[in-house]
Amino acid sequence: MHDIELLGSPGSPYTRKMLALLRYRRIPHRMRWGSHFDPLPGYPVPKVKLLPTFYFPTATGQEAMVDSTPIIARLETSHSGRSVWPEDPLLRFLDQLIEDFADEWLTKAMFHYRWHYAEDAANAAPLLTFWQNPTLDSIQAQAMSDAFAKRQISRLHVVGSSHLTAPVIESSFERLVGILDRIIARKEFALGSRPSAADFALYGQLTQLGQVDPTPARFLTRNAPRLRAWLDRMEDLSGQPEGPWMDRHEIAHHLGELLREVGRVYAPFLLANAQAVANGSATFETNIDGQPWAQPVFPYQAKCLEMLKQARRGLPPDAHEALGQVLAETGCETLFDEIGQRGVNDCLNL
Ligand SMILES: N[C@@H](CCC(=O)N[C@@H](CS)C(=O)NCC(=O)O)C(=O)O
Repeated sequence: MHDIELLGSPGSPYTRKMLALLRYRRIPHRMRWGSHFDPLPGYPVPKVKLLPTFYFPTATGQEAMVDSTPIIARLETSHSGRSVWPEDPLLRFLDQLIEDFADEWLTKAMFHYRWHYAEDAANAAPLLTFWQNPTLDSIQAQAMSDAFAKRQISRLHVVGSSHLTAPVIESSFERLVGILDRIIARKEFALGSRPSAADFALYGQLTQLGQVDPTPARFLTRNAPRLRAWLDRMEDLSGQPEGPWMDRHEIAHHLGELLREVGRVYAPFLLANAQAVANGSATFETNIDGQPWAQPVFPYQAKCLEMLKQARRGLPPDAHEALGQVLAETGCETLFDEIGQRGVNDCLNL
């Protein structure tokens, strides 16, 4: 049986998320550094070309798969031990919510800080080139770096990064750094003394924000050396003992601040985006954290909201009730307020 292979880049937050998860779970794998622009010859092509692309061995060859969240689910079924999913359905729901927040909201900060300021863009462009191909000559490398920067800067608005939204994105990132620093100080990880899917998702985005891009990395090193050090440890947790998940009675104290941040910025974003998708609009404007926000609709994130709703509906009664208490007045409870909303399940497009 062949090992799992994955095509990815050190500059891709989701690649780093999954590589660290594979190491923690001790799942044999082969990392193929490259780019989705350069498919591996002879390998199957995924439905959507994204990084990382996983190639799972099958009876007849290999199957390509993208999107880290369902890949984690597949690995939970195919490989036992060192699970990144808490058994308690309430904790598992919070794990999903925080993973989603990291994958879909924190990534706005990641993309924003990479390309919004000239210093950061000038730092990232050659790295992207040489991560993909270390043997390019300088002239080709310069041309490729320029093309990367041009393409990515032109796409900033797609994730909602603009001069209008910069204050919301940056203040949320700065608050989150403090919140995560305090979470690590208490228990080392988001859901207890062992890493969950949420930790790997946060880690993936923070490898870029904390280690690669100068503006956010400076902020993180100055304000949260504990969090900065945690990133280096997260990279390889293959020897990490399996500690306990936290108890339900600890949730409010340990996660209250983080859930209020999710409710403050991500919940209003998800709701406005889903509403706009349901209305068939191409763009939307809303208010986040008391400030204006505008961007094109993002159909995949309407699907994310639908998945969270489904997960909540599937909770056993005691966990459902306990979740209501945990989320009360965090702002996250608004995600599940059905009044005036229509289901949005006809719009999946990664
Ligand atoms: N939801 C996906 C997102 C993966 C993703 O967006 N990957 C980025 C790189 S980090 C990508 O491949 N983007 C392709 C592009 O921008 O053309 C996941 O969790 O894996």
